[in-house]
Amino acid sequence: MGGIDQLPAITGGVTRRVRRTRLVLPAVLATGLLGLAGCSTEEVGALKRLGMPVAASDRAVPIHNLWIDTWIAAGLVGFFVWGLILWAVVAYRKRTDNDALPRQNRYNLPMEVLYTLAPFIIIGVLFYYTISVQNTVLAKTPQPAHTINVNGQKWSWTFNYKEAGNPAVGNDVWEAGTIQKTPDLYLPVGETVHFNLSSPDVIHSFWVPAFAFKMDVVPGRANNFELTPTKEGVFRGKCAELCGTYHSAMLFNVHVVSPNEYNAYLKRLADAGHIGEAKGAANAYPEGGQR
Ligand SMILES: [Cu+2]
Repeated sequence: MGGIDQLPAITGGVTRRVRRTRLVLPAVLATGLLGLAGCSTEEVGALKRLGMPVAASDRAVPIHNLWIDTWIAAGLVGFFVWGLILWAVVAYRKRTDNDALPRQNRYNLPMEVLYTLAPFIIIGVLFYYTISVQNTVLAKTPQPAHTINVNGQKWSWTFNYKEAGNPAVGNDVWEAGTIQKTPDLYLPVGETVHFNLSSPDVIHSFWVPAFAFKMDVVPGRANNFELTPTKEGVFRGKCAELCGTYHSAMLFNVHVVSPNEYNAYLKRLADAGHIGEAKGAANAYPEGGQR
């Protein structure tokens, strides 16, 4: 009799739960949609790129694709694992009042082989694609249109444009920044630039987020890379290696401009007497010393 007496109460509970789900689900969906509607097209674009900046160089594209594909792979693995967890929770839930433990298995060889091998396969696939993208990004062209020697010094950057052979400029020219003056790096859109990185003091790291690329600037080591800027605009550059007291001051602005504007800017540097090659701190500070 007791069971029948409880029946209306149980049914009432189930109906309430169903009603609650019917109310909560649309509310959650509506909030989600409203949230999305409140996003600007810029924010929606950033969501689609999963937080990556818009690619501003040819070498940023393969990195961008690797980033998205890695998230897709991680998502697939995640859904597979969550699915297994949900399936185990539902299929093996407690169904009776019997408190006895279900059959306990100590070993399950196929399962152990699976969870040992699967991570190795995942790491192997990610490793393969990472190396192939790395090779694409670090590839060099036989004759880059421009060469820029970059010095990362405590606490700014010096850019040496090797343009003596460029009839529009006729000289090697440089620009050096200081803690007080953020330097500008000019790059011509659509033309390949070869960067040589060097440091007179400690390890820095040359990073332009819009190029989806950073490379360490190591004293005594000739690190170099190439890229072709593909998008005109002003982008932020910074040091990505915690190099010391004024690390946070190591900012620079990257101006991707037309080749004509690029030449005109270098001509202005030459007219201002910035001719030759500047090696870091010696030209970065009027007194010639490091800080
Ligand atoms: Cu630095």
